[in-house]
Amino acid sequence: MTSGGPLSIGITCYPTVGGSGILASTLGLELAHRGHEVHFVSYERPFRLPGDAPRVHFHPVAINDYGLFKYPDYTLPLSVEMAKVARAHRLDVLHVHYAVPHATAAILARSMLPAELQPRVVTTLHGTDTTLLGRDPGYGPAISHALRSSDAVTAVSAFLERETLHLLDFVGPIEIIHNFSKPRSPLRSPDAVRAELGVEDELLIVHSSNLRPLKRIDLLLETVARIRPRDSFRLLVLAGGSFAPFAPRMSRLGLSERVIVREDVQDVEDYLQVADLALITSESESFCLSILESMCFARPSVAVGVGGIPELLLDGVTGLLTPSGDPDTLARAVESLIQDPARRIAMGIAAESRARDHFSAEVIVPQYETLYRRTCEGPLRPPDGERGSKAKDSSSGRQPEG
Ligand code: GMT
Repeated sequence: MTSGGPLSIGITCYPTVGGSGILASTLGLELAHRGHEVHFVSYERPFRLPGDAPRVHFHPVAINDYGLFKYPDYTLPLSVEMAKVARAHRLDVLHVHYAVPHATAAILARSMLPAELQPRVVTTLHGTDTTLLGRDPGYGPAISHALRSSDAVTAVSAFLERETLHLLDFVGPIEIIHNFSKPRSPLRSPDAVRAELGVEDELLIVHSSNLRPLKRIDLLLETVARIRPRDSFRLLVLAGGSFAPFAPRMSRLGLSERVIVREDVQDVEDYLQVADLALITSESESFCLSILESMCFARPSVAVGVGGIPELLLDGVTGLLTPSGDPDTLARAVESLIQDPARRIAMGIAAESRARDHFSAEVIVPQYETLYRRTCEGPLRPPDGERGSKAKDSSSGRQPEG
């Protein structure tokens, strides 16, 4: 690494549809655009990573399904590939997104290398790696160990920082670097997309998620079933997963004519440009990238005010937050925006300007670059056990909570 010059950066993330993979891919592209060499290491090419971007390289991890093992192992081949890439490309930094198992694999990879070839390990926590797996006794100690052994740890919201310090045996520091979004230009015209959807003058509500249980699709459908008048809106579900399990509930609620589903959409921007507002019913979100994606298209959101969402969505300014996941309250909030186009449009404009001022690539990517350089200039982190544990480190002044 030359001081201030381009860095050689490894990135590992989940390649499938999901906020952490989208964020990691966009970050890698932006870093390459700024002159850094970026090496993705994962079991598949991340779905939003083009094959021809300059200075962006993809290194697949080969997974063997040995008959001896009941369950295929990913962590070990991942760590071996990480070490191989670090050695071959003299990685300065190995930045892993989502701790499980990526941070553990990175720590292992680092320990396979001689000191002069060891990259600094930066771990970014995205959400359930803390809020769900951090509580699991089968994972928590391994996650804590990986965080204590990382050279730097970041979280995508202040909420996630607090949760991590509360739940895990780790005293920090954790740097809060919010997510960013860099939407691509839509490929089709708004008229073409509205024609494809068969939407006329109804208001188009968009819900974009991977439909996992914590996204509360049951609550989403219960909410839209209560919106009046019924013919004033359509709900567009951009599903990163199969919607089939929810179809019976949709028809039971009499929503079949109101709901449009598109699964595994690559060009999400085509649809966001024609939506009027976003509706998010998650019971937990450390950030909620899909709200940010709507903000970039000047669309307000209605959401339950959980987790890190209030750091992103300003209630009454860029959208509406409800205190609880009560379908009537959510439905009244949506109705209020259907009935007041001027307010809805003003909120959308405020949302877009907030996205630009606080959650754009221009604002966020330099924060990662600064962190990488600072981490590279500092000493290698001592092995776990010497600091960072609540049991061993009383100098941080933080007391274990809960
Ligand atoms: O943590 C997860 O459940 C998966 C992860 C993902 O890959 O989509 O979602 C988390 O990371 C996103 C990107 O940082 C955030 O926008 C999501 O809010 C967060 N999900 C949860 O906290 C449930």
